[in-house]
This record gives sequence, C-alpha cells and structure tokens, in this order.
Amino acid sequence: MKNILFTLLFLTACTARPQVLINQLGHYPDGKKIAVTEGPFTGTFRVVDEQNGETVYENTAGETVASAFSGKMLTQLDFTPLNKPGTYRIITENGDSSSVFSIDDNVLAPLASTALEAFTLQRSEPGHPDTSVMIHASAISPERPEGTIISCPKGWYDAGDYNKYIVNASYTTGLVLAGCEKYFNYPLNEGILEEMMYNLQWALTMQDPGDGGVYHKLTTPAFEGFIKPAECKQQRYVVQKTVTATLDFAASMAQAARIYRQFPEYSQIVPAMEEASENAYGWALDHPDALYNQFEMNKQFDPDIQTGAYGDRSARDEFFWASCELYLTTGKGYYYEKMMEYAPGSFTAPTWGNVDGLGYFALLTHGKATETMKQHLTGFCDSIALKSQGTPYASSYGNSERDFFWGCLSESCLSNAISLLYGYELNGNRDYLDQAFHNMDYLLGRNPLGYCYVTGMGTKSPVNPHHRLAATDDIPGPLPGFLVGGPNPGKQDGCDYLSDFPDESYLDVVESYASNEIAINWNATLLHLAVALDTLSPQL
Ligand code: 9MR
Repeated sequence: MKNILFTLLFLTACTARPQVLINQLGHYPDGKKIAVTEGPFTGTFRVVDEQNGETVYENTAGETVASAFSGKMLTQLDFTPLNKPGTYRIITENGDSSSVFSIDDNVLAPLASTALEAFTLQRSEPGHPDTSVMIHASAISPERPEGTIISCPKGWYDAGDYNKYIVNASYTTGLVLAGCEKYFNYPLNEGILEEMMYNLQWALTMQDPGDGGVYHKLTTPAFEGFIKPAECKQQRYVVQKTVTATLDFAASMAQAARIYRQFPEYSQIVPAMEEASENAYGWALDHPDALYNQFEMNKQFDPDIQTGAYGDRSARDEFFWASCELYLTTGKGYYYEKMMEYAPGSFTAPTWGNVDGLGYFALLTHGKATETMKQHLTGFCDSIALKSQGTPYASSYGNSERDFFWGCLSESCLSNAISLLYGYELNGNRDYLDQAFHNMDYLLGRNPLGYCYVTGMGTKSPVNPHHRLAATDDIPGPLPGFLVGGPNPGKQDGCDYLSDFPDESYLDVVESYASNEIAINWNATLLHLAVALDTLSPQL
C-alpha cells in the first residue's frame, strides 16, 4: 500500500504542470508572445518582473479554444507588446502562474549551443573505437569476403542505442550543414563544422573502396542492453550496401565538399569527399533497386540483424537530393538532368525517410530552385499557416492526429518550422516567420503537458530519456541538450501511458522508446532551427 501511495504521489508530482503554459526559455523582444492557461478564463493577467516583483504588463485574456483531442478549454494570454528584456512570470487574476521565462535578444542562442554539445556527447569514441568491424555476409565483395575486418572509427551513436546508421547520419549532417550554408555567419558555425566533420570522417569509412557502394549501417546483431559502452561485447558488423544509404552518403558528401572547401583547414579531405560522392552516385545508378529489407536479408544471411532498419520503399527522393547536391558542387549538367528527372511533384518537409526537402533547401540557398519548386514550397507554407488559425496552443502544429507519431516533434513540428523559414526567405511573408516561432514555442512548453521537450532546458523537461549513454553513466539525470521523440499514440513500446489523447501520449520513463528516445536526426532539426530563429530574430 505504501508503495502504491508513493507511486501515485510520484506520478502526480511528475505530471504536475504550471497552470500557465509558456515557452520556458522565452521570447525575442519583438516577437509574438503568447501564453496559454487551462480553462475558460475571461479575467486579467499580469506579467511580473522576477527581479523586483513589479507588474510590467497587464491585459485581459484572449480567445478560449477547445482542444480537438481532450476537449479541454485553453485560453490565450497575449503579451506581445511587452518588449523590455528581463526575466518574468505571468500571473492570472485567479492566481495561476507560469514558470519564469526571459525576454532577450539572443534567447535561443543557448539552445543552439546546447543542441550542438549534445552531438559531442554522442560521439562513439572512446566507448566504441570500431577499429575491428566485421563484414557481414550480406555485405561481401571480392576484395572483402565474409568475416573481413575493417576499421570504421568516429561518428555518433544514432540515438538511445549504440549503432551508427548511414541513412540517418547523412540526413543529420545534411540538415545541419544546410543551416550552416544558409546562415553562413552564425557565430556557432565553426564549432558546428568541426562536429559534423567528426561524423563525415566515419561515413567515409563506410564506403566500399572496391565499387563505391555504401554499407547501410554499422551495428551489433541485436540492440545492446542498458549497459555502458565499455561493457558491450557483441561483434559489430557493417551490413549490406543499399541504394538509399549510398545516395544519402553521395548527397551529404557533395554538400560537405562544397561547404568545407571554403576553409583551408579542410583542404586535405575535401577532394576525397567529392570523389567519394561521385563514386557512390555511380554505384547507386547501377543498383537502383538495392533497398534495405531487413526481414528478407535475415532469411538469406547470418547472423540475423535486429536493430533499426531505416528502410525505405523508394529511392526517388534520395536520387533527387543527391543529384541536387552534386549539381551544385560540381556544376555538371549531367546531375542537373538527373535532378530534373527526379524532381518531385510537391514539397515535403524533410525527414530521414523523405529527403526531397533537403534538395529544395540546397537549390534555394543557391538561387537555383525552379519556379515550380518555389510554388511547391510556398503552397506548403500557406497550408501550414492556415492551420494555425483558431488553435488552442496558437500553433499550426499539434491540432491533427497526423501530427503525432514516432519522432513527431522533430519530423513534423520542427521540420515544418524550418521549411517555413525557407519559404519566408523566398517571399518575405512575415506570417511564415511567426509560425516558425510558434512551433518552437510549442516545443519549449506551450503544449498540453507543459513540457519543454529538450533535456536540461526550461523548468520542466524530460529526465528519463531512453538513452543508454545517459542511463548508464552513473550520474543521475539526463545528458543535456537532447530533443525527445514526443507524444506518440502508436505507443509501440507497450508502456503504460497516462493518456490516450494523441498530444498527451508521452511518458518520461526510460522504457518508452516510442515517445522518449533521443536521436541525432531530431537534434539536427533542433540545432538548425535554433540557429535559424536566432539569426532571423532581428527581422521580427
Ligand atoms: O526515427 C525512426 C522512426 O521514424 C521509426 O518509426 C522507428 C521504428 O522503425 O525507428 C526510428 O529510428 C530508430 C532507429 O531505427 C534505431 N535507433 C533509434 C531510432 C530512434 O528511435
């Protein structure tokens, strides 16, 4: 009984939320500033200076809107006119209050730095030197028969697990470097380039020098338990060369060659990256159907591989992204023709599984997007902006069941926001800029559970992510700067969630890999968006 009571108390404490929901990091002086309080509320609210307790702004409550999922009533508290830097708290007439937040000229800069530091924490050395990796039976070639040992050091662990996957890692460096290329003078870029290089060096070792094909992943047969890297004893393998891994590699290497060649300190590696990219592209042209199907592969080869699949049913978008990057880097007309051959019929915000958007981003940054592509993007942005009207959390994200799935905070909320900013740079529509900020506000606390979904940031953030490194490092608490997957009604982990509402299907326990894992691709969206918003904030 005592145990049950304790558990109940503990759960209540964990789920207790400040009554006024707000972006817990804060706002830029000239940005839109909206908090949300639960319940129909028509009274007044005050913004109070934390330093001296003075009321600096007062207003009456705004619109009340019902959540499409829970039916809860949410009332908006708009304090946009307050633009004086400081630290504040919101207090409503009936005594509800928010957590403390800032108004500051660089309010998201610490988020960008912490998101970058998280990559450094994910480095696979020294835990896994990966100097003795075995060629899996699915990956053999004449020069590398089964059991050959190769060396593939560096690179980040993918996520809560200790494996390294080319599809996801290439997407990750691709999205982060797209931000470096677009916001070229951002002060953090030097560190970002250094950190991305750590992974690119690993990726180069994943190419079969015999034919240019790229191994899909470097992995143990089964996921390791929750043990320290040093305790891991399973053999690590490189597995099957695939067309998706090879094209994502080709794209990210071409992009990296173009960006790093502007810096003399990288002059040694740049030609190797460009050559590796073209060789990979050549292999992909010869193997267009070499998709990754773990189930079929395991029927044919031993040992069975059970780790993350990053599988795909089509390599069309990977062909498009790689063609775009190679065209921009080499200037060769051949890649331009291929790019047009694979050009998609609409814009999709990028995710690891659909990389078309990364092709659009590269072309837009270089002023090479076609009129049709520009229309695709603005059409996408307009549809997003429309979705924000009359929403309970003042955000285009989070109002439809489709917004909630494995990794949705990154792959929908943040990826949409990044896309909106490419649209904003294209036509200057201020609404796109505001909507991108609103999605960040949602992520950082203005959401149903009142979570700032980045570890170590804000006043209520995940403390038990599904993260082997953090869970086994003998230091209580999470590693900072990691975005978690977020609410996922799929609940594939079988955990006992506290809610069935799609936007509340999130559980801060280590076991919840479907809602509470961390991953490099998710941090890529976080880093890119934090850099972008911090750069664009003077335009508010
Ligand atoms: O991010 C991936 C998500 O889109 C898939 O639905 C999910 C299930 O296949 O896998 C996610 O990726 C995981 C990868 O396979 C292994 N490392 C952890 C990743 C994040 O959960």
